[in-house]
Amino acid sequence: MPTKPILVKRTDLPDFKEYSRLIKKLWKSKWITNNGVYAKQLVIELRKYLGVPHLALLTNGTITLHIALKVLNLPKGGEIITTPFTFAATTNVIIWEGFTPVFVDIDPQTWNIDPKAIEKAITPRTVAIMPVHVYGNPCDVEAIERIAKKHNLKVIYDAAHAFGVEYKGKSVLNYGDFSSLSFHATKVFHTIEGGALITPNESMLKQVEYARNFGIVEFEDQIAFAGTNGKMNEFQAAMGLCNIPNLDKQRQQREKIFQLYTSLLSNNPKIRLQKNIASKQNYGYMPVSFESLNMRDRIIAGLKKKSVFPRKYFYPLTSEFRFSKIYPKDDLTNARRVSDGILCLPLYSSLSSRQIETISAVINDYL
Ligand code: T4K
Repeated sequence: MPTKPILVKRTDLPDFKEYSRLIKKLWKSKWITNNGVYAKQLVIELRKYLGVPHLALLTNGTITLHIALKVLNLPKGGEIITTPFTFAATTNVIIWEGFTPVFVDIDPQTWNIDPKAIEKAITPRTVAIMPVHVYGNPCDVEAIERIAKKHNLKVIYDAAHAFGVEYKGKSVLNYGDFSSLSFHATKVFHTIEGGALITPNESMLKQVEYARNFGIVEFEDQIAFAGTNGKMNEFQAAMGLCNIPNLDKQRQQREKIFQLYTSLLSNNPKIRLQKNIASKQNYGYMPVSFESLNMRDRIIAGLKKKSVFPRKYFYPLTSEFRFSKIYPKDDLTNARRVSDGILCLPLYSSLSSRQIETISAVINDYL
């Protein structure tokens, strides 16, 4: 019998009966999108769960970043300072919205954008900073806030991985002009596809709500500006509502897995682990970085033989994409070193201790 593959992620699904119960009601009401009852309820529950003042639900985490940049109304062609150690979406959005990404280096320990490098890269054309809380590890939010204030720059956090993460006892999503969440099926909280924008500014929240609904203010003849369609539908929202009660238990299960991996791998000098500065982590990813690209790729081959399929999140750097060659970049030594060796090991709530031991043994044996 062939072994069942172990993939990098496995979607957590709620009790089918509970989801069906909610979906059945949609058959009666026939209201299945456009800010329906489930979407409204999900906003209330997420604000409470996350401890954030204003939150708007959107179709996915990418459209969420697009809308943040749109409603901030920044001068087109401006430069946005960002990290190259991220998923393609972060950089793609900057480019699609007509801005120039300026890539700066990461901190060698936290793997997040280095505030010193941000400050060095500021020019008269800089309009914003787009940091990423990579793998849910909080950026140096205080230093970034100081820099943004000093230079009058907007900050949009790509918080796709940072659901439920706290920094110094409070939600990390409360920093910056916007924090953007992804609720994709592979994330610790999901609505199948989905996302949310969080902002401390109520009038900005209104702009986001108009922007996701074509720019319509209240009635169809009142279009404030050219918006898009970024609404979350009721099937997505119902999935979110059913997932919330399971979040704390799933987080505990992932924490155990994360700790077991850490205990089995952290003594190996050829493996670098990320230094996490959160006061509460979400254990969404198990990233490890090996000494070299060659070593990483050979470990991938070894794991494949055991039907284990980790992923190279995030290799190559987005500054290395073919189209990115024309964009300015700083010295990216740390980012390159981490990315060349990076591997995200399987991490999801139903992974067994035995599976983790097997994966870790393959790695340790190879090294
Ligand atoms: N910013 C950052 C920093 C991000 O990481 C992302 C997305 C975004 C922005 C944009 O957010 P969204 O627009 O996606 O909301 C996956 C996810 O699709 C993507 O959301 C995520 N980051 C990225 C890091 O990973 P792929 O192309 O690697 O996914 P895929 O289809 O290969 O799935 C990975 C594994 O997950 C599979 O091997 C098995 C498991 N899986 C996947 C799906 C789709 C399931 O168990 N169930 C499923 O339904 O991008």
